[in-house]
Amino acid sequence: MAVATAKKTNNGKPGPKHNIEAIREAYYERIAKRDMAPLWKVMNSVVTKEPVTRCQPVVWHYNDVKSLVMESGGLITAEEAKRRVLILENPALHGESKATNTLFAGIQMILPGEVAPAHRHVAAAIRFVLDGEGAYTAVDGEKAYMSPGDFVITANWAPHDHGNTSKKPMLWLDVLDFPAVNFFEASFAESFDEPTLETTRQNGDSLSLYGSGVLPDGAWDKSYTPVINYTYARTRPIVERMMAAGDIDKRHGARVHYANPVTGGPVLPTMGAWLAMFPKGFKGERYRATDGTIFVCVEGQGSTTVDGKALEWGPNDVFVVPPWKHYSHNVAKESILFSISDRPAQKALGIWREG
Ligand code: GTQ
Ligand code: FE2
Repeated sequence: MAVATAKKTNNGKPGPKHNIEAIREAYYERIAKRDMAPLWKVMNSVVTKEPVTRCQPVVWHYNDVKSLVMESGGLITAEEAKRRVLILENPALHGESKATNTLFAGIQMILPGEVAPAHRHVAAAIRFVLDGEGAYTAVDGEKAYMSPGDFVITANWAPHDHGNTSKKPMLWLDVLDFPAVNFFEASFAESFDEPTLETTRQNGDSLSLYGSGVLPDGAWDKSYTPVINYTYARTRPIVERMMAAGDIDKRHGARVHYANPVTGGPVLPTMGAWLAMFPKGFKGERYRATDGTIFVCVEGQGSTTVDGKALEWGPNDVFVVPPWKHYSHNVAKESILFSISDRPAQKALGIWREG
C-alpha cells in the first residue's frame, strides 16, 4: 500500500517500488549502526518451528578412550592439571568443551597416590565410575569411596577434592552443567588453600541417613539431593527386580530415575539421571524428547539408532543422543545403560517436550 501510494505521488518518475530492495538494504545498514535489526529477516531462524541442534550423535569407545587417558598419566600429574580430564567433545562442537549444547562430558583419571585439589564452583557435577576401586571424592565434608557403576553428585558450590588411596588407576565419567551455567553467564569458582579438605561427617553418612526409607528429623531445604553416592550395589538389584517383574517400558526398558529422597524430585535442579536394564534381544520402540542425553553402557552390548544412524556400544562406551532426534535401543546381550540429561532444567523452565 505504502509503495503504491508513493508511486502515484511520484509524478511519473521511477518510484520506490523499482528499487525497494536497495532502499531496504540502505535502511538495514542505517539501523545496524544504531544497534537495531529487522526481525522479519530472521523470524523463522530465531523462532524455529522445531528444535534445531548442532549437536551430533556420537559414541566414544572405551578401548580407545582408556588407552588415551592412561597415556595422559605420563604427560601431566593430577596436581599440575588440577583435574586430569579428557573432554569428550561433540564432533560438531569442537573447541566448545561440550558433549551437548548444555552439558560437558569428560573422562577423569586419578592414579594411585594422587590428589585432585579442593575447589568449588557454581557448575554442578555428576560422576559415573567406570574403572578402579577405592578412590574417593570428598564432597561437602563427606568422603565417598567409589566402585564401578556408582553415581556421585557434586552439587552447585559444594567443596570437593578427589584422591586415590588404592593401588589401581581410577577412571570415571564427569558430566557438568557448565555450558548451561555459562549460557546464563553466571559462573563462579574458587580453590582452597588446603588441597584436601577436612571431613566433617562419617564416610557414607549421606546415603545411610537419607537413602533408606527414613529421613532424619530436621529440614533439608537445598535444591539438590542430600545423597552423595548412589551406589551401584544398591541400584542394580532394583532394575533387576523390575525386569524380573516384567516392568519393562517399550522404549526405555526396566528403568529408574535417581531421586532426591526428600522431595522425590530430580537429584539436581539442572541434571537428571536414569539407570535402565534391558533383556537380551530387546528391540525398543523409537522415542524423542527435547533433552539431549549422554548414555553410558554399564554392562552388555547393543546399539542405539539415532536419526537412522546406529551407534554400537559395549561396556563403558559413552554416547550422545541430540535433542529431538528419534532414537531406539537394540540390545544384543542383557544390558544396563546409565543416562543423564538436562531434563530437570527444561522442566523447571516449562519448555520440555517428548513425543
Ligand atoms: O572433578 O572437580 O571434568 O571441576 C571438570 C571440572 C571435573 C572436578 C571436570 C571439574 C571437575
Ligand atoms: Fe570440580
